[in-house]
Amino acid sequence: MTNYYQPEIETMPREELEKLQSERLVAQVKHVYENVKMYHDRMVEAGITPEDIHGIEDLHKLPFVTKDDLRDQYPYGMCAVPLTDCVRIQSTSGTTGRRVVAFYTQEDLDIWDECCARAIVGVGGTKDDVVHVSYGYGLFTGGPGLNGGSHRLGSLTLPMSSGNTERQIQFMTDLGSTILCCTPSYAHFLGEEIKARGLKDQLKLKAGIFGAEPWTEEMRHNIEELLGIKAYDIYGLTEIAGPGVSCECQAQAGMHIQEDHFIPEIIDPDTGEVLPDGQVGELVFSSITKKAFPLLRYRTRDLCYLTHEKCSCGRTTVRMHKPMGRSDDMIIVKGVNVFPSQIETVLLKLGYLANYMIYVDRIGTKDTIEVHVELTPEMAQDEYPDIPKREKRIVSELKSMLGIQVDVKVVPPQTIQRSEGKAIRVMDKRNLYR
Ligand code: DLL
Repeated sequence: MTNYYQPEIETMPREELEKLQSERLVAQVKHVYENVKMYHDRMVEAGITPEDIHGIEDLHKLPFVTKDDLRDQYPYGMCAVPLTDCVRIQSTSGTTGRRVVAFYTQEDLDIWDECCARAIVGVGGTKDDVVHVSYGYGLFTGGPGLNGGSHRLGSLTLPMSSGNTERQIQFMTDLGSTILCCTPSYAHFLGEEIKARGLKDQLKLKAGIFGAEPWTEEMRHNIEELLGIKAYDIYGLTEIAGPGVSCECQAQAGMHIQEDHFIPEIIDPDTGEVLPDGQVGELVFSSITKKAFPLLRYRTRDLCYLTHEKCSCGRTTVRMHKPMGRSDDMIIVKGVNVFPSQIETVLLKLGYLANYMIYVDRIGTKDTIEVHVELTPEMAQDEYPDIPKREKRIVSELKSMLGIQVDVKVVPPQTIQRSEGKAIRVMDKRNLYR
């Protein structure tokens, strides 16, 4: 078996890293050309053969792959090895349309474990930690990914899966969990529950590895306060591997991409042009070591930017900034682009918790947008919570953030449904009329 346990790659001089990427890319292009009909046909259409790809400088010559392509190829069309060489299937969490299924050989799983192990090490984890995994297990990659990383590192792993908050808190306190892995919305919910029960002092938690959904700096601050930990962002997607494609280090200044396995690009979503560091665009990944489900130039629809500046932690790998949302998460209301994360930023700044729901509708030809936000338990205990004044203030702050009129309804604590996995923040009723 190839030894992919090479954490020293994270601090390799760039020249060496790019040489390694080039070698792996050349081999991967040959692999997909020979084994995936769709790639073969697309390359023929584009008038290129594997011989035209000499290294990463030729990456831009390859055609993009989209989620629709993967849906068209469902279930086995993109599998590049005999099925008998695959040992695992995982699937995206989409609720509409055909799900994407991804295949893994044992070697693919080893690489993924390694990436998640590096993520845990990056946040200060060691084999002496107790890693509490509250991401869902099953087809979703969250649980299996962090579980594999924790094993790889030799840490004590608690495969909690999501849900059953009572038991989560009991095990966390009784078994002394030190690193919590779950979605940021669930971490926030756990933090609220722990606070309500006065159990914060009994926790041994030091860090959290939170991802699978967009979350803001304000939300990070709230979770850190509620749980008394450092909260780190982790990113990934089923099509490319799962969690661990990138993760923050202790500098909390962007997520280091595991570039020896995944080459990132940022493109203009409309023209496909590759954009320079610092410019926001659509994130595109090429997986250069995966054998069963190797995607080249896969358009993630996530919007963010990259930086190659050296990080204070010493890693030389490129960092991606927190995705502000997916291009398809963005809602266009009254002609204006709105991301739920912008609304969250305003609410958290005003002292609310991240318990909110955005309702979008259309009356006649006019769009409407209403945000429901919960009072915190402290606000609700206030003798005069003065709801109309609060609503007016939020309306005014949202107006200056988004430039449009948003209706706001402040509701009592615990009236908005909590999520144990990825949070659902938007109900766009206009979709029902399509
Ligand atoms: O969400 C993998 C994952 C599990 C990542 C646990 C991190 C932790 P999917 O279900 O395929 O896989 O969803 C992938 O989720 O394209 C992004 O839109 C979003 N996403 C993932 N991580 C982040 C993050 C997993 N840190 C999709 N910030 C991606 C913002 C994220 N969005």
